[in-house]
Amino acid sequence: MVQQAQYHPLDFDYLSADEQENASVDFMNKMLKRRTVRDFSSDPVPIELVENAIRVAGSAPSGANQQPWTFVVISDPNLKRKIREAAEAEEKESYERRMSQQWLDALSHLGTDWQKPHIEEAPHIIVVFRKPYELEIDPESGEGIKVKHYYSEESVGIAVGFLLAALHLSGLATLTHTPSPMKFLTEILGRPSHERPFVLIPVGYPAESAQVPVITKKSLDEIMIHF
Ligand code: IYR
Repeated sequence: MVQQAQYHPLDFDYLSADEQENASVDFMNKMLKRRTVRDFSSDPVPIELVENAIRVAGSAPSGANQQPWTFVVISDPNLKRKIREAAEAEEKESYERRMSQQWLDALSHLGTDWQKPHIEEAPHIIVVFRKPYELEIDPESGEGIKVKHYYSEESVGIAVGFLLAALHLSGLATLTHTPSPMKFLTEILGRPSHERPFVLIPVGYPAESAQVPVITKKSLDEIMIHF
């Protein structure tokens, strides 16, 4: 059935020029401090912080507002261990056999390897699933029908950006981890097969001894073209 568009007035905060300048610089400075962290403390993180960040992620724009995502949060130590073991088995195979020399060379400055202790150490893991389609039951035939989700890759990418920003601004550290292949996450977490694992994100406080690789970001001149 085709739904008619319905409208209500936009709720928008118009800021003064000063407020805009301050908000812009403040957000920029906070976000420029975000780093991907691989050494987590096991200090507990209130689940409310994770829930709020997922509310933010769930508010992201998405193709046809279809919200093609599921966020699975794992705080249970046994389940985290199971995921770590499965991720390490895949990653060992990848680092030792599947990844090209070119890929290994591109990564070498980050110092990563197949070992993923952070999956167990971080108090929470968020696994984001992408749903390329919804499975709905046809009311007439009773059969399952696939309802396509448009731009699901882009939509989930944007939502994960919101999620990482929200967690960072709540004083938490994250790691965007993509063990490959990730199918084991669908199985271990009991998700339906049409939900595709997109990224695994350990969330917590950095260990006091946490070190991060020395990296640089491209300057504005290198990434922005203004006509
Ligand atoms: N998935 C592996 C390898 C890896 C790949 C990229 I691209 C990175 O930016 C970092 C790591 C791992 O997580 O170690």
